[in-house]
Amino acid sequence: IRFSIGNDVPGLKQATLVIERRQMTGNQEQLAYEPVARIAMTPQSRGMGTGFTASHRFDATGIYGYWFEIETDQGTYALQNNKDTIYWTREKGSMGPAAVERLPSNLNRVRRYRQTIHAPGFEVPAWAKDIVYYYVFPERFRNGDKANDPRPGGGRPQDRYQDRDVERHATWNEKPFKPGTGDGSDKLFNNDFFGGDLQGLIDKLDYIKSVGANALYLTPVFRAPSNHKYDAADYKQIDPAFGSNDDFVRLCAEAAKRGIRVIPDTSLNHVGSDSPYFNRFLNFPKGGAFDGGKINSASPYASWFKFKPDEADPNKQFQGWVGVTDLPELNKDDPSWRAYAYRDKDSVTNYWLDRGAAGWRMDVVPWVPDDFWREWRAAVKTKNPDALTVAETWFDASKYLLGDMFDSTMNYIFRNAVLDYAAGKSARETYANLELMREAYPQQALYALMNLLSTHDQARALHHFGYQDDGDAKALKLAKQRLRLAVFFQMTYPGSPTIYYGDEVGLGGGDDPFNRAPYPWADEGGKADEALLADFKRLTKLRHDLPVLRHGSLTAPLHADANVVVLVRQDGKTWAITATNNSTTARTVSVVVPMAAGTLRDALGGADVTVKNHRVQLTVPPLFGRVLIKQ
Ligand code: ARE
Ligand code: CA
Repeated sequence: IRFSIGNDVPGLKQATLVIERRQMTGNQEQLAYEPVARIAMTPQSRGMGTGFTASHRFDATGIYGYWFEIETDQGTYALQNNKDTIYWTREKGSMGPAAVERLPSNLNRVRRYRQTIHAPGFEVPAWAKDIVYYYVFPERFRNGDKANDPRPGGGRPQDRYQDRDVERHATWNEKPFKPGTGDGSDKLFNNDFFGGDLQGLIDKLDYIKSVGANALYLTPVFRAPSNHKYDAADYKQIDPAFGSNDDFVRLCAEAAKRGIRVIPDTSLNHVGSDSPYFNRFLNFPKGGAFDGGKINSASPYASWFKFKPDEADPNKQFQGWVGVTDLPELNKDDPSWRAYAYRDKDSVTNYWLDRGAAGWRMDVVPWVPDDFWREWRAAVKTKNPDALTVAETWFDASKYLLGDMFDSTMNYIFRNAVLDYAAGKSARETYANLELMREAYPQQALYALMNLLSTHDQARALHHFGYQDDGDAKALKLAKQRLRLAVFFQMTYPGSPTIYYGDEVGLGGGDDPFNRAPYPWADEGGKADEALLADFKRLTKLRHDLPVLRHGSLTAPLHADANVVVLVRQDGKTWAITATNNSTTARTVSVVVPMAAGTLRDALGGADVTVKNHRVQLTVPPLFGRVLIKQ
């Protein structure tokens, strides 16, 4: 660790490196308090004033914080992390975020630098760096088989869940969404069914490939009463309204022929209350553990749940996930649940990996104990070392990315930063959050993060950009250009760009359930925005054509101001400059580049750019970006 302080520090006595194991609450656990040595500054060390160097060897995997205590005859100061100054430029002599402030009396207020120490052998499947995901909520993508649509009435007793409290639609268009013109908020409810299925996905694989995706992430497809299917009723069966287990095998095989991998999703934290496992509503003779007031301790599943039989209210006799009684939480420490989930040869985890799944996305990861995930990861990697493990988290996921739990996570940090940026917020401020993320996450994971913009749990990107108002053509046009900017950013940043079905053709929609509208297929009366789709394709192609965008190094930005971010990426001999501009007018910035003189080629066909004296004048178009390549 090396740092320098602007000018000579008057009355400097000593600087000390303080290293701590990061604690979420309370005081930090101090691991080292080591005097640091002064070094002579040279022009090469890119610093000015007084230089210091220190080193520390970390002995264990974990998340650490560090800062420097600086003692002068004026008093004691802390050299600490300050994201507001992240963008000090090279010319000014500093590369990193820093602030020197009086040492606060409460040490918890020192803003630590982050150091994440991952397991030495942490490997993420190599293919992850090259992923472009297509992300589908299967009930709403494509109805490829009308015969399996959910229907009122009928069916075997174990199908009865299909009858409850559900509004079904005999045809896809019975509840038209006015696709592409708004969020249809008066038209969609939590219990609507539209008939989407695996056959529909198989039929549209060529389309998915044409968008530029090479991985398909599916929200749950296993038997369950709801349309979202996080309320599992049978983990080892494809929901009959989605098709059969053979259809899943066929989907994976057909996808593989097109170079597309399939990643399913499930919750190992809760099941559906209306399931043979739990049986709150149905009364299987020897099945479930609970029948709405009476606990069946003879049930083979009884140990999967923690019951509180003394509670008078049946809804309080078990724990629903965040209180949702439809989703009884499993007892994750129960050995028979762990066996079923991942230990058995034929566990849920193995069952679908054996049938073609390329990995797993795991629901509500923070609700499940870490040691469960450690064992689970080992089971996945034993079955297939090349399988990808993706956690659903919403905040800093560092602890899951140390090499013993997950390879990747749904990246809401990215989503929030990029949507805010594309919506017009300061580039400096929004990008700072990505720098903090880069500081925190191991490289391996950083290049495999699921970089999403829209999801089935959040309003779509277009909605975020003001696409709520039907009919205001100007607002719609602006929102779509902001989406193009966000997608440009996605396609030029490390990590796996993720396209939520329909975003590419201009689907809008606010919070759940309005973000789950059916895809607007032309043969079903929908209207796709073809120009937007063409731009998505252009940008996925750009990413696939230029390995430097997927594999290239990433350092602090060359430039960041209120509107423009300029990044430099390097992959062997190739390097690229990517620039984005969230202003509605073009911006020209002057940046120092790692090359004395020469020409940079515009990867999207724009004019070449000349480098003189290590400097380029770069004009970035409004609400879009540029990629410049030096081979
Ligand atoms: C349904 C309704 C909702 C209603 C909710 C509560 O659709 O409108 O608010 O019930 O009654 C699944 C379904 C949901 C369903 C839910 C419960 O897809 O439609 O909601 O089951 O029946 C947090 C968790 C995160 C979780 C989200 C939903 O941290 O893990 O909430 N996401 C996963 C899946 C969901 C799924 C479940 C979990 C349950 O991806 O699809 O829900 O299996 C903040 C917080 C986040 C929070 C987020 C959203 O930003 O930081 O922690 O996520 O908001 O609330
Ligand atoms: Ca169907």
